[in-house]
Amino acid sequence: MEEYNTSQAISDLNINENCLSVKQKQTLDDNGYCLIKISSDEWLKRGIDLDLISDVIDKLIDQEGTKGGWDHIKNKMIEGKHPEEGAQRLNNLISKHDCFKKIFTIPEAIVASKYLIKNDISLSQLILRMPLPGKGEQPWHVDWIPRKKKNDPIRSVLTSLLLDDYTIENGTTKVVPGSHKLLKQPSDEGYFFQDHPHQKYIVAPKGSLLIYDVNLWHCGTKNLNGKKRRHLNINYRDRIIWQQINFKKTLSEDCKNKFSEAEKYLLKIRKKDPDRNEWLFQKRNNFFIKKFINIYWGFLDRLYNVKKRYFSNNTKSKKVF
Ligand SMILES: O=C(O)CCC(=O)C(=O)O
Ligand SMILES: [Fe+2]
Repeated sequence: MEEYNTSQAISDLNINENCLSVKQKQTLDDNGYCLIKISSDEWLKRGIDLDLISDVIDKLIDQEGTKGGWDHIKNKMIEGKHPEEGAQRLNNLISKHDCFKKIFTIPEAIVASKYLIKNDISLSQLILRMPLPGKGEQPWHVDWIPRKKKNDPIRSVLTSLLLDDYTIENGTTKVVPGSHKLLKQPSDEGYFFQDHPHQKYIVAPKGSLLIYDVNLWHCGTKNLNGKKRRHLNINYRDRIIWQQINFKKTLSEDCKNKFSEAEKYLLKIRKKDPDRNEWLFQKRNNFFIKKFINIYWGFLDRLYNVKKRYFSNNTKSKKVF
């Protein structure tokens, strides 16, 4: 019998694959990112109140201050310091207020993630980032280990939901269109804080979605005018890769019970979902562990594709992809 999968979760959530147009998918393929403008009224119709979210975020920032954003690296917390100097972060938002419950199933984020990652997916984290006044400039980077070959899988997709207008002055995100195809990270080409000849500043109104391939060269820029620039980042990963936040362990039973089966699947909090190996996760940046894990993920990938080929000939389920 076929196991529950991402296509089924998408269908159970009544998400239509066509919520992303052919052109938007093509833009993701060609440029490595895509910007979708959605008004606050449209969000309200979808049951997402950006003003409420904005207020809750501000309250959480007041409460957590420099303690914000350490949730997945609690053992490394330094008193009085932000995990990223120059930026306010908040993590594990799902456990902190009901207004975040609908955010990780935003159709465009899920469809784009499934489209690029191609395998089954799960939510890795839902965070907030806000550059602090006069700060927040990041070096050019990719959010994953660079791929080695063109056909290597895309492991992760990021979706920023803008809670404020993004402008050049308040520390927007900068990207290099097409750089997701380079099989290199910016530092390999000597890019750190300097301008890139093909860089683009993302300028977009509150409510927009910026969706990008994890291999895209990008960076947060300096908040020059001190105005708020907050975004929620919805990060989906290939389901075989570990999640940044272990939702199965960190969400309370009460909180877990509020989710549908499809949502539980995407959060990987069902009883049958394997537990994250905490020992390996803590040591994930060790050279040998990294090598071993990458070989293991490669093996799981091949296994997944064999299973997919087998089941696609036998399945009776409604397929969205
Ligand atoms: O906030 C931004 O504009 C980008 C942040 C980012 O790329 C990161 O923290 O990895
Ligand atoms: Fe990044």
